[in-house]
Amino acid sequence: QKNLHLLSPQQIELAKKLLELGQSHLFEHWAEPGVEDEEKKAFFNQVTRLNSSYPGGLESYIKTARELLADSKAGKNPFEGFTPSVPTGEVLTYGDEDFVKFEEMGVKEVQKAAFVLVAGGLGERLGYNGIKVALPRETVMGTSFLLHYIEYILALQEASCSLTQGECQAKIPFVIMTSDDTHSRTLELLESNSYFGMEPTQVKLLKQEKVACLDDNEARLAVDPHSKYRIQTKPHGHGDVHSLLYSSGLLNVWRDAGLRWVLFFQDTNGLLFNAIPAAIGVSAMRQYHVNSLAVPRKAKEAIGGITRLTHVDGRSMVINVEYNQLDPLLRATGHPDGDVNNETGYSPFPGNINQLILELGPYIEELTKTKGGIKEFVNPKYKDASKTSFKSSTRLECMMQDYPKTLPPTARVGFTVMDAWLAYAPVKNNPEDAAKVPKGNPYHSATSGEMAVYRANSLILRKAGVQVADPVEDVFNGQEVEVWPRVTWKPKWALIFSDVKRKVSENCSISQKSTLAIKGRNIFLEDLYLDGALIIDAIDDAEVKVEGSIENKGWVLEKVDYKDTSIPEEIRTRGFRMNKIEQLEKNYSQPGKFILKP
Ligand code: UGB
Repeated sequence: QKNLHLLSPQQIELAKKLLELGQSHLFEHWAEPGVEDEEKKAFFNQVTRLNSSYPGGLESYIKTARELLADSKAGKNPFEGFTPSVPTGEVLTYGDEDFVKFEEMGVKEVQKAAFVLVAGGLGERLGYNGIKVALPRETVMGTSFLLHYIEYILALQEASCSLTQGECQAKIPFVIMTSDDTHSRTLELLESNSYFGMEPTQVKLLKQEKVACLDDNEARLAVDPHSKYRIQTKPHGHGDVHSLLYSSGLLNVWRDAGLRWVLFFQDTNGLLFNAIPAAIGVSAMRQYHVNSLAVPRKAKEAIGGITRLTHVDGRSMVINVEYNQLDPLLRATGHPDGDVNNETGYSPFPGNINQLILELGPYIEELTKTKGGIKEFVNPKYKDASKTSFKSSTRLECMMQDYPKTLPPTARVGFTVMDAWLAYAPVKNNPEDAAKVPKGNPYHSATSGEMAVYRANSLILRKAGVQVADPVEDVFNGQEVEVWPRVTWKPKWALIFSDVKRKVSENCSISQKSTLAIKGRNIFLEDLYLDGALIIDAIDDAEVKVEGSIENKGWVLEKVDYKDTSIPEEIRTRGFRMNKIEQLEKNYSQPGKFILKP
């Protein structure tokens, strides 16, 4: 009461609302009027922000929290009445006729797409000090994840435009969801690199706000341990992307510009774009409202499983079941062994890699109803079995892949499975935890993420007829990995399989110790025998044919230990660095036709 003069009329309403909602404890230790008034104003600014950034405001947040906390206390099964079964979807094999058809269709469609990267996560499991999108995807070219994503989108934009008649003006919109943990560093990375070649207006950053923490089953908001004039907050999860897109107004802008698809992807999957053209092709061909990308999944691997859930009342949906829930759900529904590998060596439930393609029209229709609100969950850590108090404050969370949960049964929800070697190698685990991953399961570390890029590129070249040597096994930071020839290329060199086929001949071969970096667009490998390192660049107007035998000492992987802090974090977490002993490096900066023949 005594501090009301500090507040705007809206804030007075909010203060009343908080009292009605049982939050009077927030004001219990406030100083007398005239003391710490600035802090009190800051408190109300924070409350105003928390209220406006949540669909339905704090009232709705507290109400949902009470319901979910009561369910959690009662031990209510979130899958009550549902039986899981293995769904059917589109299963693609890289390079075969269908795959090529889907890829070509996807490249045509991509000019009607907008890309959305969720990059608000701090990456606690990875424990990296910087933002994850600034990490190198691989260390031959040293391209960061963010640069790689942007180069890919730009190359897709150009390839897609070149298929349309007349001049194509379209610039593919690119949204990045950030959070307080990542926003300024993401913006700085973009600005200091001139948006990596995108037009600044093409890129939009949407910052997610954290949500209020909860102290008890009554959903009393937690006071920040560092300040009695702040509410403690924590991240709400990647599901925020939907409400942010909705409230930004971008979806209608995109619809008016004739766009048809919105693609969502995560921060550190260096292989993801290998899968995107074909997956858009599948969405277009099958007219999917929702298409989730998936890979074969090892039982208990820390990625969600795509599952069909059928309710006793007949309802049925295809949805991601998070990795910690799938095993108990199976055990509770007549599968005593839970989540286990079958005769294929994989779990029958495809692994969700959280790459979603949504059709824009139905997406807008749905968000108009839900305002982007996504089914939330709460995961309190209780002090004891009475479940009356928490070890530490909790909060509501939501996941972007839960979007289909509110869709009507008529919605066309599908998924597309691709090989993991092609599409999925995220960097999520720190070296210590990665080394503890059970043998045969993927490490999801900086080491495995980089090695996966070389493996995928080597396998793609093999598929196109190049003789690529077998890998050798080696151990870095306690993780046993396959080391393939270090083959890399820029997206503009080859976006889809038919590009690779056009640019290499079957007379080429690459030895295991080799490193190959192709940076220019019109570089053709004719009858190359590579046993060493070749780094080649060329402007778009230079056409270069590479012929003959290139042999040199090459680049060697030198082991480093992740604990050795004299080495930059980005390098030591991989367990190796490139020792560049000898290479042939060529750069064609004049237009014309050239032959590179040593
Ligand atoms: N992220 C945000 O942008 N904001 C947030 O508040 C939180 C995260 P994690 P997670 O593909 O391997 C997901 O932490 O959530 C961004 C799927 O739920 O890397 O443990 C963050 O920056 C799971 O089903 O992953 O697991 C990052 O880009 C499975 O598919 C992204 O969200 C798994 O990913 C994911 O955050 C996987």
